[in-house]
Amino acid sequence: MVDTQVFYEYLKSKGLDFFVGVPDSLLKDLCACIKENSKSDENIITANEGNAIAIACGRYLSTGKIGITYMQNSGLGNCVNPLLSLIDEDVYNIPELLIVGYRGEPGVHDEPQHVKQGKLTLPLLETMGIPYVILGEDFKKQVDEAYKYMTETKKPYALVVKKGTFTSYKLTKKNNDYPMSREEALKEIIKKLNKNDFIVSTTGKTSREIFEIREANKEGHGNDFLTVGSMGHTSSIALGMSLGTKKKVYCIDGDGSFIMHMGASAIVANNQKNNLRYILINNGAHESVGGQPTLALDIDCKKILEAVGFKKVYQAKSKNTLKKYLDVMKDEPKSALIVYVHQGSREDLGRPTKTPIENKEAIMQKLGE
Ligand SMILES: Cc1ncc(C[n+]2csc(CCOP(=O)(O)OP(=O)(O)O)c2C)c(N)n1
Repeated sequence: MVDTQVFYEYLKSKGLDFFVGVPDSLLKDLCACIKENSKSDENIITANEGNAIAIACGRYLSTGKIGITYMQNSGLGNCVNPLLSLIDEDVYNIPELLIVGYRGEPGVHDEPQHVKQGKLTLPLLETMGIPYVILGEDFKKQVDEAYKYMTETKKPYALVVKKGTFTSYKLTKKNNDYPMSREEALKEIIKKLNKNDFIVSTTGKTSREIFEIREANKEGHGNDFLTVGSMGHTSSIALGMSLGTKKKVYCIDGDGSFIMHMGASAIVANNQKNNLRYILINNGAHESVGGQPTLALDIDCKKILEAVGFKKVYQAKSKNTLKKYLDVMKDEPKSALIVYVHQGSREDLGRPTKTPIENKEAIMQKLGE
């Protein structure tokens, strides 16, 4: 294993002290250590991983210092553009140290959304011409080699991090006081929907909780599209679905997901018909991957949703207001609802036992009825 604190200190001793990225479950301990020990302007949690590459690039321009970008391998998809058209040697030729969580590593059991990404992580880095090493106990030597390569060539380098690499590091979470949990809110939402309403829910624990609530209710899963990957695209999937049916589609998004591709909300708001409802579950955190904060409780999400074109935006902070606004929004086209919840989830929360393809087939059949 790699001692998280020692690794962090070693990076800093080499002048690698600027961190920027999106948290990942495999990097949970490292992200916690960075958060606890770095000044606020030395660790920026970004909307998406492409932004991280760009911020580290900009800072390099003004300081000449190499930035560290951290991400889950799913985030490589968000980075391909700035990796190839910004910092690549054929464009601006700028060094960055990527720290990439290796979900779906071949031979290690993982969820379906990580399998392809896992198979392609190393080939993708190779195709992009980014050398890498799997981070291990020899990490000081590995960091030295990466550093030498980056300073000599001005090119990026990646440290790929397998499951269980880092020693445990506890994040002091700043939870909020909202009385409801996400799971309680989801239960209320599901209670209010009728048999012909559909859900498109975001990646992470939201979809896992919805799956378990449906199991407990013995309602089947044919009304729910549980977006297992594709973080940030839930509202776009919901928009597309709602355009092809007269049935009501409820998008259930998370704040990290909303912020990841916030531009989509304007497209959704302005292209929706009368059958889409947008619900944002806001806990101010990337709760599913360790509780690193998002900006969603520091910015005015209501004003944002109104400004991009939702006709009416409600906010619920308690079970009673949630029930009330669910009743109101049901008959109010183009409305949105922000539900404020505290962070936290059950220790024994399971994962969907249906495959994404079974999920797709069930929902297509139901939508077609
Ligand atoms: C492109 C991409 N980057 C990072 C991840 C890892 N990831 C999975 S869930 C999640 C947090 C989602 O946060 P939010 O939408 O606020 O929902 P919460 O977990 O708080 O319910 C992250 C960062 C991912 N799946 N895809």
